[in-house]
Amino acid sequence: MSNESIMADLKKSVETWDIKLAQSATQAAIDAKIPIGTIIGDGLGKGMETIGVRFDKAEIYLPQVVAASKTMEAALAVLKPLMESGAGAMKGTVIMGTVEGDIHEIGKNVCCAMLRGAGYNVIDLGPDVTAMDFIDAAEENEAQVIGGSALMSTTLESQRDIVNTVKEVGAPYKTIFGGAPCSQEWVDEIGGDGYSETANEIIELVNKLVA
Ligand code: B12
Repeated sequence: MSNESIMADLKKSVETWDIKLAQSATQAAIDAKIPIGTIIGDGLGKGMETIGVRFDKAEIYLPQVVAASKTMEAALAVLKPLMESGAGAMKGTVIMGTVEGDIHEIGKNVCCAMLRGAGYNVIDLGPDVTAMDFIDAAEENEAQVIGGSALMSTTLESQRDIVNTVKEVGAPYKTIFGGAPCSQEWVDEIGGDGYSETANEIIELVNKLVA
């Protein structure tokens, strides 16, 4: 099987919430020595992007979104042993979460998987996380970076809260942000340290910040 068709199967498996295909395509990708970042970012993650667009257009509904994210999780479970063993010494610790007031998790989960695949210790605080909880977790885990995902224009302000709280407590953490309504301009405005539009670019972003 060619690498192109493996990549196509990875994307298709999430788009059609086909858990068996996701697991077999992920194993085929591992056997073909396709890098973890490519499997997640250009395969499974691309399928999840299609799901987001189709849900937006009301072509599919919540049960299908949930089924697609379960498919993605099943594929990530196949990758897990590689993520944990391959990295050797951890490159650093990143606290990730979806900001206060926001329950969207799929994109944040893709980012967590990419960072784990690249050798980072990722503490995922889940959805609806307050600024102070991000900072407490960073302190507890001696993290270098805090990443906040926001999927709604109304919760972008919670990203600003994170930057302000980091400054108020005088903490050394770098802050990175993303999510559909977020942009480089917004992150510049609130004084954050980094933005990436997709999970593909998050590794380079974090590498630069912890260097
Ligand atoms: C799936 C979905 C849901 C699911 C979430 C399931 C889950 N467990 O996550 C459910 C059905 C639960 C849901 C609920 C709601 N949703 Co909704 N949802 C979506 C949808 C369709 C897709 C989001 C998604 O998963 N995309 C796929 C992922 C892979 O992409 P992503 O999240 O953008 O992430 C990528 C990048 O942004 C980046 N990234 C993401 N996070 C981070 C973080 C960092 C640090 C970095 C660097 C990068 C980064 O990397 C990711 C991978 O490449 C979007 C529409 C859309 N197209 O975005 C609406 C959308 C976000 N939802 C919306 C709304 C309004 C809601 C609700 C309020 C609906 C309601 N009335 O109840 C509730 C939210 C309640 C709340 N308090 O949060 C609106 C927001 C409008 C706005 N601009 O404010 C949207 C845009 C739909 C719309 N057009 O109206 N939703």
